[in-house]
Amino acid sequence: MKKYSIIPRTIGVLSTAALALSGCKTTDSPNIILIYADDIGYGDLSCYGSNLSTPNTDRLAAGGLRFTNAHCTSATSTPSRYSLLTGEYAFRKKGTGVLPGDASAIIAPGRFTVASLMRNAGYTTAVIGKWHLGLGPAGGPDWNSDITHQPLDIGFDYSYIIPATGDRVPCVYVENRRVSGLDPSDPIQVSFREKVGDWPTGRENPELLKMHPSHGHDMTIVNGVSRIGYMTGGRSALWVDEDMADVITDKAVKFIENNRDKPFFLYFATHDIHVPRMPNQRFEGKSGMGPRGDAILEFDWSVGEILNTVEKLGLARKTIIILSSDNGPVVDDGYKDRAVELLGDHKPAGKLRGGKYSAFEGGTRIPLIVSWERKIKQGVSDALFSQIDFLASLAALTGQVIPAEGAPDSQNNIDILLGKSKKDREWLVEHASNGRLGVRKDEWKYIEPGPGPKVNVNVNIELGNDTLPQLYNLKTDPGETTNIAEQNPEILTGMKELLQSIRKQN
Ligand code: NG6
Ligand code: CA
Repeated sequence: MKKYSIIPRTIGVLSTAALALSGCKTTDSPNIILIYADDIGYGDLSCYGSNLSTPNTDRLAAGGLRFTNAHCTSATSTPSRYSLLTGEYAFRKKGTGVLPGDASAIIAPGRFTVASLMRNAGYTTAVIGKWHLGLGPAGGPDWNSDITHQPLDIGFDYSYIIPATGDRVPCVYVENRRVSGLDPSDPIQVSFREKVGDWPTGRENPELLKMHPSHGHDMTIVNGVSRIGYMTGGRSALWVDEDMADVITDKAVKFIENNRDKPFFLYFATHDIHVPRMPNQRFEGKSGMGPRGDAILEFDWSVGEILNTVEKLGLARKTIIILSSDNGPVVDDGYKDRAVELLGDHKPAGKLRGGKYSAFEGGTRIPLIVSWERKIKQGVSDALFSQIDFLASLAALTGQVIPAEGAPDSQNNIDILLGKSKKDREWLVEHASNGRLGVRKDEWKYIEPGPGPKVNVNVNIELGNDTLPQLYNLKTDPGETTNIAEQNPEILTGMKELLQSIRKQN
């Protein structure tokens, strides 16, 4: 077997496609809308084989390119989002695991990101939806005054965010620098260490709950749901979970409408289908799979609103729409929402083993659909692709050069993204929630050995931990059922060395 090597990123930034396009004036540059779902798995959408009906996502796929071998970088939210925005693998940076709701910003003000890249290219940029990358300086944000160290400081012109996740306090939206709708006479206090204020908690007052936890999630109750963390105050600013998709989709639609005449970059990060799954009443009971299925329908509705807006404004020919997810699927993620009981024969990860948190393929292989009317040929791409490459690929598309220190792991794969090439990315790293790394190359998948439980019993997901090295041939064994490391010592050594060299790089 030939020795695997890695290409230094610096030569990967400008491709021929980029050079051809770099002559464009920015006003001709296509808008970019990145719809980033939360926890939607490889098998959750009907265009990926699910029995659930997701007509809007299917419509996007029918007009665009649907990837079967695309990956987020990590099997949970914070590290995937960190890598997506910075072009640096989260495994290289401490403190990029799933963050509490009062965490300080992990992307420092002024850092080069996909947002600053697009702003430099003349785009108006926005993030709307889930953030989960921390806010504020060391010690966390001051929720009651201007919030620094946040999206506006790393390249976004507009921001309307859920600070962390729906299941973490504070349960408020932050618009630009301020908590939206906050009454100064009722200041917010947040703690992830001890109870603050006197609001009831799920542990002490379970009789007040409309959604009960199955594990964790037993602290402050907001809107009948007990959360991770304690809060008090900010009554006028509290979100209503059932309205969340409406609220953020409306903001996204307005942003598109307001910027119809000039290039824009919209990072629309839905809360669906993360827990607590509390879709609007109009989706209740519609999937027959309980709130998890209903949340998928609500997600699809949001996608439809975006597509309709783009079409209505006549922007389809100058807008690239990218739809993907931040990690693989989970069924019971901490609330008794009957997702397990009502799952039936639905397979959230499709044919893949594992799910959210896992080193198996189900952890990071996710849906990816890219559409651009008249520019991207409709079809399916089996090319290996990683979200780490969005940044350098968009740099190439807009004729931008990445500064020397910026986006160390991002490679320009715009040709794969736009369907001009069906060639694999040379290799790809998968990052599980306990830090375990795996690497993919050609038909091979290697998972490094290490300690840890085989199964996360709370969520009933196989994590891919093994004290022995694992090697799978995904061409003959896409479900990673048979570890063939022992039978293929040379491949194993090659993959191990490849991972070592990737780790050492940058
Ligand atoms: C876990 C939470 C889970 C979810 C996850 C982050 C518990 C018991 N579980 O710690 O519910 O919030 O973190 O999900 O608290 S992610 O998609 O944002 O990464
Ligand atoms: Ca997630």
